[in-house]
Amino acid sequence: MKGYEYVEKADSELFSIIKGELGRQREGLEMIPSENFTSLAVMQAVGSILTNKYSEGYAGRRYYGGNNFIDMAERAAMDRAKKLFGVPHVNVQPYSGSPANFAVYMALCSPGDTIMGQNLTDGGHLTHGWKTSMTGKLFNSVPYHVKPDGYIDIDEARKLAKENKPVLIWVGSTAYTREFPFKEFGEIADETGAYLAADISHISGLVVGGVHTSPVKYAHVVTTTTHKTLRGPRGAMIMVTEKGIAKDPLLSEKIDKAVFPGLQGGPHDHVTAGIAIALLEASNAEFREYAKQIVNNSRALAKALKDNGIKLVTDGTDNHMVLIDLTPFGKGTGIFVQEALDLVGITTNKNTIPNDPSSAFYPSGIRLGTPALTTRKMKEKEMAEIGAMISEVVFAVKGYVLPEAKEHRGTYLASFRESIANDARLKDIKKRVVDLCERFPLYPELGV
Ligand code: DSN
Repeated sequence: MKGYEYVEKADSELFSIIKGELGRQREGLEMIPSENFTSLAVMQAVGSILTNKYSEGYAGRRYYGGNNFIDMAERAAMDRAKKLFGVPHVNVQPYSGSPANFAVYMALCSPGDTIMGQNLTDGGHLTHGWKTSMTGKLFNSVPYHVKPDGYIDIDEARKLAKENKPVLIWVGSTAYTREFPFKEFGEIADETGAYLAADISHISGLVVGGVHTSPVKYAHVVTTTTHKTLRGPRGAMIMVTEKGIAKDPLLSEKIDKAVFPGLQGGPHDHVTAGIAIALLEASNAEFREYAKQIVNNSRALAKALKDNGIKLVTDGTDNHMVLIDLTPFGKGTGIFVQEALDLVGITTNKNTIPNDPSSAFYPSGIRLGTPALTTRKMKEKEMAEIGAMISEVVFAVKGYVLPEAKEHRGTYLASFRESIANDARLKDIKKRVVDLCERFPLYPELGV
């Protein structure tokens, strides 16, 4: 395995773990919609000597010496983000998506304020006010929902905003397969005096690739992680829009102060450099083609699943994601399908669906995405093949139903695992998955 010689020499245990994970990524189909494969350039920057530096503060205003090169890296990341997204201000220091969203609260809200976000089990994110997140405990959270057809209920969101007068409204989520109605949310925020924060973590690559509407005209603040469709390293950014500055001329300063010193210490400079490289990569024509292909693949996957008897939330997709509704196979069956898919080398996650009759740990859906497979250069033809295989797996575990009594679930799952481990149909699918992966190398430059 090239590039890990020093790990191999220093720590054989960790070397073999990394090697195992490389094998899993190579020989499997990575279909978690929030994951992707960064370029080797991004990975080199993240594994570079930039990890050795401390840089509390911002470019030109640091609390430590020796930051001239770090300032250049941070300014490059900021300039590229501003240009790519068309925003006047960006903070590239948040460690990840959740801390970025916390910084937005810190900048805009006080404890006890009313906030609104898409309900978690309707596809929303924990940090948009869910009860188990600090955001649901510190603030008066009023969630909005999706309609029975799975689309966001914009009329309900408007009504709730008018009744509750939130300080902050979130739009953007983690399990929603349709275009976000940014314009309508912008109008709701304007009508009620709220700030609108668009969390585009999942779709930022699609936004810069021109295959999803940008929220920049409609929101005051935009947050995104950098490692999903944007294909950078794990990190996040907070952008302030012209609309945001028009509402509060001090908004950029408030966001920066909330990130540091409000919530974080030294930024992860090696990650900042990786973000800068990813933003450069995302600004070229090839990335636009990539973004377009992600959506084409997602639509082809949705069609293949439906053609093979699988029900989808909203009956399809506009973005990088497909959400399978497993309720025709019984409530809470996501765990059986996820584990059987894992066994054949298709990595997904069990997920709640709107109005899930089961729980978040034993949900009734499976979330799938195409960004990582598209990075591997797979196209519609492969999606048809994969959709058929996923459907075969779903039907192979048909009949397994989660026991109602919690104390019986452990034994039931153990016997389920034993039985699928010996299932000839699944063994055959596993071989087909490996064959397919071999045709689409993970990092051809490294021969893997
Ligand atoms: N964990 C991310 C996702 O999978 O969507 C959200 O935080």
